Amino acid sequence: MLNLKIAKIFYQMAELYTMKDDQFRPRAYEKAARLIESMEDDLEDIYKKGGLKGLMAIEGVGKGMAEHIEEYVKTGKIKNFEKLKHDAPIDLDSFSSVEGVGPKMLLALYKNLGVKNIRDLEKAARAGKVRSLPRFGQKSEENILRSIALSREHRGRFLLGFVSPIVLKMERELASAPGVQNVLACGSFRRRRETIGDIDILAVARPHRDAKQGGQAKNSRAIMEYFCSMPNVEKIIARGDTKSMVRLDIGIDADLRVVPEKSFGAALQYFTGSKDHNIELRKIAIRQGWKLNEYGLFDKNDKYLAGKTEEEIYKKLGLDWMAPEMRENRGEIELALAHKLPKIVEYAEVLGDLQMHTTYSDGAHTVEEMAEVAQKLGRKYIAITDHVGHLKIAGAMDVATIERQWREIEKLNKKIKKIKILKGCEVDINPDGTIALPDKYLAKFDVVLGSIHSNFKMSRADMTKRLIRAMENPHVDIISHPTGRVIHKRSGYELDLEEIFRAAARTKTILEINSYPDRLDLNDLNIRRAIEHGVKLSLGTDSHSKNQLHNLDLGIAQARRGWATKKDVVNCMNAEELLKFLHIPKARL
Ligand code: DGT
Ligand code: CA
Ligand code: CA
Ligand code: ZN
Repeated sequence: MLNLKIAKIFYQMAELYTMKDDQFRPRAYEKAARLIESMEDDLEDIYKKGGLKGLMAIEGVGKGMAEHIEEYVKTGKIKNFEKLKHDAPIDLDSFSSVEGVGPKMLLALYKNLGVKNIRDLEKAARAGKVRSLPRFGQKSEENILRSIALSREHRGRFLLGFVSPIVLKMERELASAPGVQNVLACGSFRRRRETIGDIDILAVARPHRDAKQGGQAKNSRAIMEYFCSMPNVEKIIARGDTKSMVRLDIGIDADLRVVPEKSFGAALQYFTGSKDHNIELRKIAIRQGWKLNEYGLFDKNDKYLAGKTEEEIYKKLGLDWMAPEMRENRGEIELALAHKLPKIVEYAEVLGDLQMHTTYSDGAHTVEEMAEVAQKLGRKYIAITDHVGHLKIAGAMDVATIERQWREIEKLNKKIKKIKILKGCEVDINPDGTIALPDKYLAKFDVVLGSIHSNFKMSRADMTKRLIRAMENPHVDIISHPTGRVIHKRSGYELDLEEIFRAAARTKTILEINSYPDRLDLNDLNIRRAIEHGVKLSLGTDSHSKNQLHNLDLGIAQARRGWATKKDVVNCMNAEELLKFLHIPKARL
């Protein structure tokens, strides 16, 4: 899969062009990178099938970029990129997770202090050299040190949304490989954590008719052979008959274990984790005088009690089986013992997507294109929520454009029967908490999302007041990406979340679980707190391209990790129920 590699290069080219004061390329390259990183189809396949033309048909990819991709496929390099790097030999990769250090700052740091990587920067900041540079100060020096510390926590972790298509493809390919009976990716991937450290895959080898010939062992070796020679394997770290570990081309490690059939459930349970969940489970086994490990559950005489399926292990230990998303030792074990687990929302129960953008603002595709793909993905309804408010932000629509969009949506709703399109918008919340569009317009939308897109750096008290005031507006149905965090890039705004949850419950304002791979905000723990306050949640992919609409599953996973049930998530209502719900004035709900 080339997509993530090319996206990374394009992101870096955007930064390098910014350093050169280029007017247009930075935005163009960044936009292309954003679209490419979330595409499911492999760029290499597209090129092999359709050549340069095929590449240029991709939204946001022009001739020059298509040629870069072609060059990369053919030579593994892009000359323009190499040249840019030669002019500014800065290890941009190492800075990608450091918040608030932009390309212009990096160039200044390089020119004045010779800073090339994160270590140089930390040293310079510690020595107090950064504060004396023009346009830097003691405050930015402190911020830099704080960002570096924060980025350490993320190092080596990958976004679930970007890893997911790759793992699913590997699973599919392994499932059809010779000798494989069963295969499943476990670990944090199966628990759908927002970021993944490494990929843990389990397989069962098909038994051989004549077991004495060692057929199963042979099959196991064949699986290993297949795994280690998959095209996206960059390097084999360890290779054995039942366990191997490789590094994939995107930089993440993946290991594969082949286990006997009667241990598959036990191994699945063990390698799904989490570690803390397993430790508690093992204690329960020990209290019975039993032993639990990746081979099975055994009594004190080492007699095998269970292990073929996960369900039988949990059952034997006196627990109800629970979804992997819940296994973090956050109270789920106690509830499973008491047979009181919540019935968390199912993927299929979510019927619609409540945030996306089109060519009317900063999206890449038309309303009709979005609707068609969403319908193919099985959505029963979508809300088109282009930006409105401050026209400078993300190409926001003016009033005439809004009305034009409504007419188009009405026409499309007559034309496309299988999916209902809601008239929505994402409106800016001003620094004082007022809404950047008059009420008389807000009132005419089916659904209004209020978001913070500017003035991120307010004090905790002011930011909390700002959001609460926005929620008090009767037309604001949903606060989208409520904390504003961007995984690996930006911690959220300063907020008193308890106050926010209380106000959301009081004003009947819905809080969004944004399903974009690096947002997933609210996160799992905050979702649980919100639900405890009686707050309703919504799911929106925040798609800026039709290729991002599939991300809804990431938001659902996050909802499940936060123990949300069907009644907590407004997207589980059908279109009719939802519209009715949204049109009741909030005060009367
Ligand atoms: P990651 O890879 O950092 O995103 O997180 P996980 O949860 O995938 O962790 P990983 O890959 O280190 O290990 C996979 C699973 O193996 C983990 O979820 C639970 C199990 N495991 C690992 N180490 C231990 C351990 O020391 N004790 C127990 N009981 N289980 C462990
Ligand atoms: Ca793992
Ligand atoms: Ca692992
Ligand atoms: Zn947007």
